[in-house]
Amino acid sequence: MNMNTAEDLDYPRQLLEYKDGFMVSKTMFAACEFGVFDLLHESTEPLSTKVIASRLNINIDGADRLLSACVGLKLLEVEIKNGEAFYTNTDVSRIYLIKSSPKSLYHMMMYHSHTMYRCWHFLPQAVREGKNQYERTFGISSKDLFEALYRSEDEMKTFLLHMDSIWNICGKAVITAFDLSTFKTVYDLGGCSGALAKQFVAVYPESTVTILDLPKVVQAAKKHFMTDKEWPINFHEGDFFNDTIPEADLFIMARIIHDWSEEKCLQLLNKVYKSCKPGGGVLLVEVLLNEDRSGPLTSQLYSLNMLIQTEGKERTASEYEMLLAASGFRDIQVKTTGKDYDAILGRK
Ligand code: SAM
Ligand code: ASE
Repeated sequence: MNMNTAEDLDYPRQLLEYKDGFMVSKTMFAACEFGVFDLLHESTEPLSTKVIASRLNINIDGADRLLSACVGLKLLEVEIKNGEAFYTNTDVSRIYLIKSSPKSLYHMMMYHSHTMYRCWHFLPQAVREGKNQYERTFGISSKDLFEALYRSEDEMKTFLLHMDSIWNICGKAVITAFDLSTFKTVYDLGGCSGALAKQFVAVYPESTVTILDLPKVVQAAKKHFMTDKEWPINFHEGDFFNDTIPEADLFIMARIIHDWSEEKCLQLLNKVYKSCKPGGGVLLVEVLLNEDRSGPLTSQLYSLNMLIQTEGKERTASEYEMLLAASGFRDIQVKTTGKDYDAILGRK
């Protein structure tokens, strides 16, 4: 099927736009990092370039161009008064880009800007060699994936903040895709800093949720991510490959399978099946590729990111169904949410 229009052939607007994709990303990241949106949110009135530049301690001509580009991206609105530009946030920036918003994506932007952007410099090498690029990007030779991902305390915290932020947006849709109320003991395997577990306990207050993650992640989660209120969430320090996985009615595995090779996925899911109580289940939460390889573009790009950053890849629903079936699970159901992340439930 040829999807190009006559206009595309005459003037390749789309290609010209794609080539500038990284400039779009970096402009948004820089504005986030400088705190442009936070500053405008705290102000009761629109601010001039001069005031913004001086408050953020950046060059006035640099600020002028950055702010202007943000207007083009619909991240800011501009109003000219007596020949001078005054800026305010758009609704999208106010809800998603300021640090203090409950739906903030600020930390996701920072992880993309610093870690992922650097790794993606080596996309051609990753594709040629078929492996992640930690050694080239950061000089890390560790064979252990999460030792590389958590190469410093700071980097680990940045990753956890990044992982958390998406669940403020699609967590509820993922957790309510299936009625999970019959599952009383629930383990969130690789549950990280607990953003999805928080969404889970809000919807299913009768269930007991335990996050199983690596010791240093559990310690950081308790110290930095659970202090805003008394969360009814338990923690279990462990290694899901090498330690026993406790018995439970439901295992949540969000963005776990996509990190690993086929062999490790089967090893892990077989273990989960053994620990699953009869009548229990496993809930996979992942982005899905269309069966016909047509998209969605986000999933296709994330699969390249998994190549650059992990040992895994993104998969189609039927590939996840096959992994679950091969591990013993049955009655496998797929629910799409209309958001980036979808849910797959398998039963024992
Ligand atoms: N489930 C979370 C989410 O979707 O936001 C986090 C997904 S993150 C990509 C993978 C998680 O698995 C991390 O929290 C990591 O620490 C954890 N993890 C990796 N290897 C592990 C292991 N061997 N045992 C337990 N947890 C592990
Ligand atoms: C992982 C998920 C991510 C491991 C490394 C990762 C993400 C970024 N780096 O399991 C989040 C998913 N987003 C993308 C762009 O892949």
